[in-house]
Amino acid sequence: GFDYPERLNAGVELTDAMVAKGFGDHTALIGNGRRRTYKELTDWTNRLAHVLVEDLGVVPGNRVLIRSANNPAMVACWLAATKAGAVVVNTMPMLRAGELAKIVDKAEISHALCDTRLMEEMEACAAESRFLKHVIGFDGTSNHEAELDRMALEKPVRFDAVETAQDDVALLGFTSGTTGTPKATMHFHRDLMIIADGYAAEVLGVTEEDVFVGSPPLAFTFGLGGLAVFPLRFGATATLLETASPPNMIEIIQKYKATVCFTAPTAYRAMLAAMEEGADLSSLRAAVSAGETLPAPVYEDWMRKTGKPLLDGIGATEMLHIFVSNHFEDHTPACTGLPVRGYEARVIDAEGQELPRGEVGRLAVRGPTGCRYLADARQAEYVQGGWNITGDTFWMDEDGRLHFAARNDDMIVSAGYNIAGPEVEAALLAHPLVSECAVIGAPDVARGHIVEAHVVLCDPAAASDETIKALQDHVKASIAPFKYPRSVKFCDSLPKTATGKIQRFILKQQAEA
Ligand code: 3SK
Repeated sequence: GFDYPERLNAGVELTDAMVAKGFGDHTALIGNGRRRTYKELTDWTNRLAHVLVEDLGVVPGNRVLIRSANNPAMVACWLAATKAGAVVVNTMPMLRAGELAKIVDKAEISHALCDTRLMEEMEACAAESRFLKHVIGFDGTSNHEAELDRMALEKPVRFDAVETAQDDVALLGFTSGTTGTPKATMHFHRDLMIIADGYAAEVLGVTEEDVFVGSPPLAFTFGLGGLAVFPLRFGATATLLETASPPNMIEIIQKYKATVCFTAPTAYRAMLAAMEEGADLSSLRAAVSAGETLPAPVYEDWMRKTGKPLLDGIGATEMLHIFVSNHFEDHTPACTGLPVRGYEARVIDAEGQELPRGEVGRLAVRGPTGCRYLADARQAEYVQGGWNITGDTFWMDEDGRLHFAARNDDMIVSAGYNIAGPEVEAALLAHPLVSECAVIGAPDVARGHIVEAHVVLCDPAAASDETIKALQDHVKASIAPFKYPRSVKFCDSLPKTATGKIQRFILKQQAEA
């Protein structure tokens, strides 16, 4: 098991405790052209924590939203709020006011720390909110030019962090689920330590020598673990990219000799192509692929070109991070591997009974970071008899290795982003030209899947390229732009059951044919 003191604050463990362990002069974060040592990060977060408590009135248990792209200031704000005993909700920069409002309402957010470049939608959300009382801007470029930064500069570098219990909630991980109605999963201070001391230590073997790079947003627990918790827990260095395109990641890998990479198969495919053109990725010792299925050819090509495995893993916001993974000493193509230390996995049927090896069923997992939804009846569906029932279907081979079969029906995974089809449908239905629609994931070589909308127009004569563009622009303006349908198909009617339910699987079968 994992053993932690009764009083544990994850923010302190990742900063002050690292300085006390002798990492003070070691580089903790690199981003926006600047390096920060562990000592600088510790001082920075302590000053910010003073502002949160003394000037903004944050008390333990307050829910604090952070809105930013991946940058050192976002990490500093997250750590500062954690030290102040707040429960943090990290959010993606592209969310619109309406999407933020759902999160603010669900989590009863009282304070928001927002990169000043992203203020507009945050303020629009706050103006309508009965919970959100304090919105303050920080300088995401780390030039300390925003209000929060200016206030922090006046504060001392020592802060008596809140002595949280190891099982106090530190983080709310939001997931849109398949319906687009957000669910928040509560994670404890100790959970943040467990994912590092389990997966990162034992599967990746992280040390202070490591330099991390990757693309997942810090707002997604995959990114928060891979690009903040794991490096900071071991005195390693995290590089943070606001725009983590494959060329940007390659540049960072070459410049800082990055050793550990977290991204999705789509990006690894692009990196493999860049290697043909001379990109040097030889510094990487660990490449983690998750968020979508890793195709065997990508794994094999990576193995051939680097001599090292691409470590496929599956995680879930509900479980905080990766719970089944390939290992350096045990990896197989088209296989997700074995449970990580502390976790158990089984494949079950619709009644929850364990299936014989080789049979496809739902993946159930249990372990120390299991799901606790915040005030959500869906808890009883997700956790049954102590097992977390994931949305994915797998089969287990004779040796206990797990093999992916299919993803939950309505969730579209496109270039590593999880997109809830119903949310895109709701956005399309708000357009006056749309009578009915169904959104599915259509296979795509570059992105794994793309969002494809099948649309019945109120006036069929309006079907045109201009209408497609108008619908795409409308979705981009209503919800986070990455969710827009890259493919729009007009039809006279949608396939439906006798009771009128749209049969999306028929559209999916057509797209896959
Ligand atoms: O596989 C995922 O979607 C995931 C979610 C949260 C944390 C980590 C991972 C890999």
